[in-house]
Amino acid sequence: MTGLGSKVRIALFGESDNGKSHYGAQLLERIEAEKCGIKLRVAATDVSAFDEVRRRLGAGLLAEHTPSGVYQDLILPVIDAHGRTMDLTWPDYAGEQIRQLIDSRAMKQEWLDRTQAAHGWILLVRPKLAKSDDDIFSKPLGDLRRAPENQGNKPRQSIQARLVELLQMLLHARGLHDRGAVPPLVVVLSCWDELHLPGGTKPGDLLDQQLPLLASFIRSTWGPRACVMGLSALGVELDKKEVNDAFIDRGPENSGFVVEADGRSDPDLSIPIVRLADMSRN
Ligand SMILES: Nc1nc2c(ncn2[C@@H]2O[C@H](COP(=O)(O)OP(=O)(O)O)[C@@H](O)[C@H]2O)c(=O)[nH]1
Ligand SMILES: [Mg+2]
Repeated sequence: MTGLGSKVRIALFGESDNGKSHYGAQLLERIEAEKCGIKLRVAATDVSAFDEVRRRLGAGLLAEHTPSGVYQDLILPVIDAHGRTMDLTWPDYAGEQIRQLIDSRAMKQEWLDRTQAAHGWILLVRPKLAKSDDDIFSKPLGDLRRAPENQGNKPRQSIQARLVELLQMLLHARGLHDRGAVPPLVVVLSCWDELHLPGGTKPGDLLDQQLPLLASFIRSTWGPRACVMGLSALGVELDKKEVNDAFIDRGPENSGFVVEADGRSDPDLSIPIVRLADMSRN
């Protein structure tokens, strides 16, 4: 719990290719255009980590992936409409680092420390990547029997299983440091537009349907201290080569939306952050 006047530290995390960088870049566009519920509270904040993504989006193109070997951890000092101050940790790690963390339990200590010390966590999950996920839980047993032996083709660990493992590791490490109750959690289902769902679909229902293992782990561990939202940082699918003129005309700062727990969409991309700050007060 944080007292009034103190900073709320919020850590965002998620596997590679789940939309972290595009979300960060679009949030900054909103902040600069004063079209969202938060502002930067330090004028000289260095946000150059997002320059390249923003430049690409401004040209109507999808950004390239974070180059391999690059690790940038951006801290955004923000303030909301109620005068609450928050520090948002936006990690950017190339390639497979989260996966490596889960497989080898080795990850930059700094990142682990920041995440564990945060008052609230945002987990970004892209449902489309998990959809084709098949693993030991979903494979018919007949398939397993048919597989030739000793070929090392074990069913790979599912995205859901990896995320549960990651959350468990973070919780465990936190427990060891005796930090008390679980930090509130906002699960953000990213790239919502690419799912082509009927309007009004509730993000919590989608999580239950498409990621049932993750959903039940979160429900049993967090209960009412977790909520699920949808996010389309861009509003549309962009391409790396083919310029989207309509996107340029509309402006990146006017593109994208959040889907609230009740299924309503809202263009304010800061909603998951403000909601988490609300939850970390209780
Ligand atoms: N359709 C759609 N795709 C998106 C959106 N945001 C990100 N993406 C896709 O997700 C990919 C990974 O995004 P990125 O921000 O680089 O993920 P990161 O590795 O987690 O930082 C991009 O290359 C896009 O294909 C969105 O709002 N809508
Ligand atoms: Mg990235």
